[in-house]
Amino acid sequence: MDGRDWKRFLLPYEQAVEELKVKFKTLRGELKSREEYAPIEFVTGRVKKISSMLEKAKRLSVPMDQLESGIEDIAGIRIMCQFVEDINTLAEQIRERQDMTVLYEKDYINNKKPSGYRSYHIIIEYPVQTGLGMKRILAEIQIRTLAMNFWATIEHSLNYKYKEQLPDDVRARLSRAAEAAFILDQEMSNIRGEIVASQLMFEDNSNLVNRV
Ligand code: 0O2
Repeated sequence: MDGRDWKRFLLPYEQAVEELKVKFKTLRGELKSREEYAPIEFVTGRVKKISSMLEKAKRLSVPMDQLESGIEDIAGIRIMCQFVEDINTLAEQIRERQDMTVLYEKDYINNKKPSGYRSYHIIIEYPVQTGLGMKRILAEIQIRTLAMNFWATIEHSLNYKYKEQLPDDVRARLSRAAEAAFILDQEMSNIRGEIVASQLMFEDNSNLVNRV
């Protein structure tokens, strides 16, 4: 594929990422404005880099003409939550949505990766309305806590620096850091009720101040 082919190929994925970001950000805003608890802290999204796609295709032996079905995370959305419990709540809401179809789920929370990575992945089929008609694409929604995201972001950048050849001491420290993040999530879950109540109170007060 030349540059123009790639551009055309990636267009529906770019559209899907933009739409999905808006949808989940809006969901957060809507719940907040109804003074309900929002299981979403913030949302990011990206279209996979061509180099990363080619690498993955090679590793999984996906032929170039089967990238659409063979690589499920060309469009990727990441949703960060405060608490582990929010991940289940949000996953349930995603399963019930009419605008996307859940194909399958990967639970890297109860089955963490050997690296220490924890996150909940949902592979969806998402219809994009293009100028040529409707196109169903695959997308990956990653749902994780703020602590899981902190760990994954650091680990990703270290892997980038060391080109996947992490020195043993760094690997060991990352493994301990993953354990610390896990404990942090557990501790936060234990005082979840307290935290949520105080946040709702804080929002009530700031709404009052904003209205004055
Ligand atoms: P990019 O383009 O840099 O965002 P695999 O075959 O292991 O690659 P798997 O196990 O099926 O893939 O996982 P999946 O659901 O395809 O997700 C891959 C993505 O999950 C990665 O994207 C990361 O965002 C995240 N991820 C998976 N494992 C790890 C890990 O050990 N550490 C970190 N930091 N992130 C991980 P890419 O490949 O980085 O793509």
